[in-house]
Amino acid sequence: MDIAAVSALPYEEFVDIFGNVVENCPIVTAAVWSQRPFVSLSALEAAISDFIDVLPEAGKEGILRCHPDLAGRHLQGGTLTRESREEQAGAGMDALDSSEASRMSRLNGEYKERFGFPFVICARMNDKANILLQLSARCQNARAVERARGIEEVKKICRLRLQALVLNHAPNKL
Ligand code: 2AL
Repeated sequence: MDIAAVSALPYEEFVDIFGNVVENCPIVTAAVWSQRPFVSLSALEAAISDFIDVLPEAGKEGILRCHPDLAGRHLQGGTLTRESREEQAGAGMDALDSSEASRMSRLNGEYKERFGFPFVICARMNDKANILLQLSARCQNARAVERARGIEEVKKICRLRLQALVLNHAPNKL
């Protein structure tokens, strides 16, 4: 992909293509459009990361709250975004046995109850066993630690989504 072509995209197309690199948060993409031209894909990624970093803590928690639970009601109801559906399926979240599913549901509930935002992890970088392990372990952390950790995971998800978009868009379509 030609980053110059990305930088030349009108606002609507830019948001159409990149609007879900942070799950359900097109406002992030809309905000960084003003910073074009981007010299590289990494520069676009850095602009997104910087935008998130300067948000107040409540804003960061808001970003976390825009994420669907892993193996949660949106997966069951078929209402996930395409990106999230593919990520969750890749990590086996759509194929949990009944004891894994009830453990996942219980721990997701405990996590949300404790922190007030959902557990977020980059599903593409983890498998089912590791996700359950992390979920259980991270329930023990302090809220500020989890807020920062969740945002780190959001950035990993964002990086992989950006890379996938670049690979999937022929240069002439950008
Ligand atoms: C997600 C999601 O939708 N994709 C991903 O990698 N992680 N959600 C989550 N709660 O961690």
